[in-house]
Amino acid sequence: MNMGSLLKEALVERALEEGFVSCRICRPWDVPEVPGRLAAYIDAEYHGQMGWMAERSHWRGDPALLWPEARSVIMLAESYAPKHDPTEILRHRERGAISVYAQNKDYHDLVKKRLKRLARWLIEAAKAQGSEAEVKVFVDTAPVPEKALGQAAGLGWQGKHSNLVSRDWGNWAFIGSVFTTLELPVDLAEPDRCGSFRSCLDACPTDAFVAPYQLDARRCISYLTIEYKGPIEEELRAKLGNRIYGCDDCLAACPWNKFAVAASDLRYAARADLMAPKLAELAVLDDAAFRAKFSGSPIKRIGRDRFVRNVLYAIGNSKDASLRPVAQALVDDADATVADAARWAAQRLE
Ligand code: B12
Ligand code: SF4
Repeated sequence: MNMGSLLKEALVERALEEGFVSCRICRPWDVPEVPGRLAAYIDAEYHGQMGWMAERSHWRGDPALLWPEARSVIMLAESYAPKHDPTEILRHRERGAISVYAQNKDYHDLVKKRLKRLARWLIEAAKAQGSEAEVKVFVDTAPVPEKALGQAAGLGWQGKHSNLVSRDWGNWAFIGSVFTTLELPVDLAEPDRCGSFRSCLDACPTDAFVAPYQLDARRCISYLTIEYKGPIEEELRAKLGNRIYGCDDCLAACPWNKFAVAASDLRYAARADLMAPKLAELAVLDDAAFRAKFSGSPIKRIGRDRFVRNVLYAIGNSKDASLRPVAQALVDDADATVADAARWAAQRLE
């Protein structure tokens, strides 16, 4: 075994000790299909209001341009598999459904800390072998095509719902990367194993897939509840059901989840107050209460107004007339989108 292989073996071991479920390596230029596909996605305007995707598409399309000195990309998967059935909450319409990934601590913070520790270890281990290594770590924080790199490195394959799926951990995992100037041995890409399965496509409440593997984000509930600013089209509001932050329906439908691995970090386990929160209690949050409740949570990013807008759409879909006064109390809210959502909800519950 040469020095590179020994270093890689030790790196993978270290990554698993750190809590990642998988660690595989590819080259930054191993995703030649991405620029064309990304351009087609942006030309079709599937990115909607996410203007940052179009602005930095030259980097997102080609990781070799992002950091030309990088020779290897270490791809890592971190499980956040839920212990409960995440679709059960959809039957309790007076309560809000928060996507599994957002029911506790923000993964950006947790994964990034782990990536930094691993990267520091790599620098030291390379130094011990007489090599200088430079590193940069990313987790959804830069224009990096994480899913395509994950597939190229063999972490898993991009499933028909467009997320990375694995035979070893299903699809409940975040993806992070360590770019390095070291030339480490690469792994084989993972072939597509979706076969004739299409349960993820059929599970989508808003028909957001234009074709297998292709998502029109403008119809995805995750985009609508997290990224989209302003009033959501009425046709789509009605399809949100009680989903107030993100959506897990396509992920939950994937048959490969029978191989899901328990999350190693307990800080992803659902917070008791976010598993099935009462819509009536969420609608009354003001700015300060919202910030206090969601400190350290990814939900904090969307702010009180967008969050309460989502809660009001869920109230409008609840068919629970006892929630009408809650909506009525917000029809003159200072935020025009919240006021519009409140009027819509109150009217639907009349
Ligand atoms: C923008 C974004 C979103 C957007 C758009 C998602 C999308 N599919 O485009 C929205 C807000 C909708 C979103 C939602 C979610 N997201 Co998101 N998101 C991202 C982000 C920041 C960029 C993704 C991106 O570049 N999209 C652009 C398009 C062009 O990429 P794409 O869908 O992969 O498109 C490819 C396919 O269409 C493919 N293609 C086209 N034709 C064909 C044909 C074949 C045969 C194949 C194989 C492929 C293929 O080519 C395109 C380019 O590669 C990444 C982080 C990152 N930096 O990568 C996280 C990321 C993808 N999201 C993640 C998560 C967890 C989610 C949610 C599950 C959150 C939730 N529960 O609400 C949902 C899932 C919704 C879904 N079905 O995708 C994780 C996914 C982890 C994983 N296992 O893959 C990521 C990687 C973040 C992370 N670091 O962990 N997300
Ligand atoms: S996250 Fe929900 S709305 Fe978005 S594509 Fe998946 S099932 Fe459809």
